[in-house]
Amino acid sequence: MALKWRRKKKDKQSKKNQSSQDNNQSSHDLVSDDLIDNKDDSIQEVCLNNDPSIESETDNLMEDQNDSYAEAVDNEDIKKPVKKKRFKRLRERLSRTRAKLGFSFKNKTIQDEDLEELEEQLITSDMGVEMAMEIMEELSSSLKKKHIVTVDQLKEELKTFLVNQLPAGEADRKIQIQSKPHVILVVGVNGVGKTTTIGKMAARFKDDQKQVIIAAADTFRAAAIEQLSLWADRADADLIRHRENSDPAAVAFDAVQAAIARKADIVLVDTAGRLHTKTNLMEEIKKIRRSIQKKLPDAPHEILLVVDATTGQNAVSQAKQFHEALQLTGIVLTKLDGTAKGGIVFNIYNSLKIPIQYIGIGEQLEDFQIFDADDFVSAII
Ligand SMILES: Nc1nc2c(ncn2[C@@H]2O[C@H](COP(=O)(O)OP(=O)(O)O)[C@@H](O)[C@H]2O)c(=O)[nH]1
Ligand SMILES: [Mg+2]
Repeated sequence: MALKWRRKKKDKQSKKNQSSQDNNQSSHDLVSDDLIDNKDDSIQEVCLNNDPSIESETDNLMEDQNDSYAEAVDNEDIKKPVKKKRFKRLRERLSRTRAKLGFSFKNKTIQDEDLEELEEQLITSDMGVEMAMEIMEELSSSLKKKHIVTVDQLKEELKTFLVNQLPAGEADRKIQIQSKPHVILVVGVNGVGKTTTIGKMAARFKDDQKQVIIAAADTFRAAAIEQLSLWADRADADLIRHRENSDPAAVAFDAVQAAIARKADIVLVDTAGRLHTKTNLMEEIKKIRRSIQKKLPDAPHEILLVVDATTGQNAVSQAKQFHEALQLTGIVLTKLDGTAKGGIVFNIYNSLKIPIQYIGIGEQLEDFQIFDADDFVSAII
């Protein structure tokens, strides 16, 4: 069956490649021209930090490697219900994405039409045609090799394939703060969820007994500062703010200075996504970075790009532009509770190999998780 499907697939492939090119063409550049980076960047590069200093509720429950066996067993016991609850919520919140992907099959034993349908679903999932084709190619030979005949087995196999496309075990990673204060610069285009993400992150850090300072470095609208101020209140974090239209770099500088003086653990720097002036956004962010470095040379320790998962393949071109200009350390994918097709997660990771650190799955404080490949894939299948 699989063989027949593969023969048919060849004819389809050229058609699909064509449509993908069209797609890429039309989705080119959501980010306006003035976002395009200036490659002449003399600023010290921010190192890729695969081990950022943030702890989740689960991480807190994780045993230290040196802990005794007994403690480890205890922690495992506590960890399970937390994990279960977290996954339940994720699955609930991703129900629309799951429905959209619709990995449902007509038959109980695999037929050609099931494989064709699956291929179609993968291609239209924002994963990118190339990746979808590769997965189908490998999956079909694996099905043959393993003599897989039922659709249930196929789903399991697909799950493994999808998880393998992403970095492993993220939610269980143990993260340590290497320096204090740990500065996280949050960037992204307008409306993607930067401010909301900062609010959620601040609340999470506070839960972990960390002292958090938020810098309102999106100074272009008074409303943006007010919105952040509400989130800071909700999260019980300190806010450093200046007047509307003041210099964002000065706000960031003051926040880092305050964090050093107050011995705070974490500084979260909110930034604007679009400027109302002629200034280039990337240049503005670089200026913020330079001003942070005046106070703390090895900061910012992380530069997180927030991306709205519902923007489809545009998200990838946004991420590429920001990465080129700023050397991102991580991605936050928001609005996965909306009409996102899910495949964008694979596409972004595949295109940039930057870890997806967090996901936003709603507008509430608790709608925020450390990204876990296994949980994510299980939640969308
Ligand atoms: N459904 C949903 N909405 C979100 C999520 N994150 C942010 N939003 C909403 O997206 C809108 C823009 O968010 P905001 O944080 O102001 O974006 P910013 O311009 O990047 O700072 C707001 O209405 C948020 O409530 C998410 O994960 N899920
Ligand atoms: Mg904002």
